[in-house]
Amino acid sequence: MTQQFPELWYTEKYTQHFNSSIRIKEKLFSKKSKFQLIEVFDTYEFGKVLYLNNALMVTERDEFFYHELIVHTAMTACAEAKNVLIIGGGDGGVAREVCKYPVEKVKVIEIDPEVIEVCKKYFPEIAKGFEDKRVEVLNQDGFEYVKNCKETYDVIIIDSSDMVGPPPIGPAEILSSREFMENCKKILSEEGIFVAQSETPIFYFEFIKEYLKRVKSVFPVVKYAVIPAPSYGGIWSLTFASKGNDPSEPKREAPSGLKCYNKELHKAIFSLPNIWRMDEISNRI
Ligand code: AG3
Repeated sequence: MTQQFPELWYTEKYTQHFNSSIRIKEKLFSKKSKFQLIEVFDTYEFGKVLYLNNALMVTERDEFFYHELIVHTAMTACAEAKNVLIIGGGDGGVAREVCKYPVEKVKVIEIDPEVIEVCKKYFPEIAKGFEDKRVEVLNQDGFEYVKNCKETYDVIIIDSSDMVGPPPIGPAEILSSREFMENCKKILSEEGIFVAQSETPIFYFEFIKEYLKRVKSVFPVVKYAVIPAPSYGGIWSLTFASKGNDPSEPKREAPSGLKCYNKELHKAIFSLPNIWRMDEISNRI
């Protein structure tokens, strides 16, 4: 007789009333670091997955949607990007995509060194971004780094964990502050592009409206985009900003061999359902 094991499911709580669950094959890692709970599981549907504070950050199966769209939309909107800053990015996926361009320097400001170590061990295909010589990692608070920074960047990518949601939210909460955005603007080059992960509009649109209002009060150009992200409940959003350069217009070719990004999609992610359109939002605020 074959032995029956109970099914194991991991449940992420998006709101009080909506969960998203993935069936687990095996728990591979679990530790509370100085900043957050870090967990890695092997799953049936998504391969290996990483959770930070119970929020799903990365899966082997669909990480390319988010990583390619956040990076290649920003990188091709900027005709030439030499210096790139990544705030967060501890799994290495954003650095991996950025390194497909002829950049000179890529700085990753990841507050939690344990996230990087775990990703190098369990997600080598994603963490290979850290192997490139142009990538420098600093384990610092991104808010503090930007506040004291004297350099200029052509592309700034905020690849953080959640800024909103059921508690505990974690170290990224402060990255939605006006002060953080003002400091990012100070270190962004004239033709530069700022992009930040900006949560899911399905459940957090009230937060996003306030967030966009803040970005708009700092940057003259702000564009909101919605992207496919199967393991984040279906869709996720990105907020692009600049001093004048249009983020929705690609200015150069993306590298070949990508799984998701293309020129048509670059424009398409800024085409929004009416209820989430920026002009609608600004009319209401
Ligand atoms: N960070 C942005 C997505 C977070 C998903 N949140 C959630 N499932 N509650 C992605 C980091 C990937 N480098």
